Amino acid sequence: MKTKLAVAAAMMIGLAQPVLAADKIALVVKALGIGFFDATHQGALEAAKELGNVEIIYTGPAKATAEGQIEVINSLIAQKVKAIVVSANDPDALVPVTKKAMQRGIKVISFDSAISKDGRMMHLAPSNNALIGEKLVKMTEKSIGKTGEIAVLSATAQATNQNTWIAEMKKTLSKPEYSGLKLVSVVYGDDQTDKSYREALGLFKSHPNLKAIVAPTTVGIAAAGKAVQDEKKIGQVLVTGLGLPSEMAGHVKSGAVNSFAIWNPIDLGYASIHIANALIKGAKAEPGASLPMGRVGTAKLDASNEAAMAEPFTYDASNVDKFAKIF
Ligand code: RAM
Repeated sequence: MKTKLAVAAAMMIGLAQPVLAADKIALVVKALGIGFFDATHQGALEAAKELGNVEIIYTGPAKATAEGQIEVINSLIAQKVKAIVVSANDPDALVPVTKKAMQRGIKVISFDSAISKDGRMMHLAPSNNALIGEKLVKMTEKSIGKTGEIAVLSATAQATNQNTWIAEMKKTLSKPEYSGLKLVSVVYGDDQTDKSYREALGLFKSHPNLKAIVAPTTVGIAAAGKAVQDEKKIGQVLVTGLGLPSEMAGHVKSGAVNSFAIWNPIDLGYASIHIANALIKGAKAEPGASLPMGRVGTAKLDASNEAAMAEPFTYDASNVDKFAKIF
């Protein structure tokens, strides 16, 4: 049993020890108010708790623009954060400001939506891009069959991730087995619910024979599902793409959506913070390196310092309710 004196001495020693300031890691998202990014924040907090001496600053612009992110990153540089983890609204526009951050010793990585190679130490993609593009086409075919007009309702026109997935979709669509699916339009809802909704209505007007809207954005797919329901087009226009089970369960039930896909956004945020922390602690981001992602495993960097986290998972009436409780 400790004596009073021993306890007092221990307290004194404790007080005498310098209090270590937490390492500030900023999670900069495309825009605030998007459920997908709120889920990545949840994962980031989980990683910070595990790591101990890490504080998460969750931030981003009100609208998904590169200008807004540049402003946010400048202020993070002034705050002397240790690392910046960013989902980029533009692959190139952020490069000067993130270079400036790196010159000042701040570790910069992109996750979800990449910054070009010069502007970041590594990029964590949620999944393999070709696989995502192919999945989007396969879900479309599953929803409407082998023929018909389809349109893409994307996020912003400059978003690295959506543009890559659309390019991969086009590659898949050019294969002979998909020759009956005609991509008639690509429109941009800017990851805003109201703009995405209006773009969906616009598609119904300009393409009366449209059979599917493919939205590789959680904001766009939910807005398109609502537009189909409101315009009484259930069964006539099917919606698919990348969505959050919690936002899509109702649209699967209404019949507007047959199936959609996504990876686990909680894990994506969690893994990114583990990687940023490893870089702060001295790990090198170089081709061939393996960086720790906590319970998610390790990220193996390719020749462009990119790594992919996991496979996308498909949701439909059989499992959407179960996952809607999680993200
Ligand atoms: C939106 C954002 C995000 C994307 C998901 C699928 O939340 O555009 O970047 O990864 O959709």
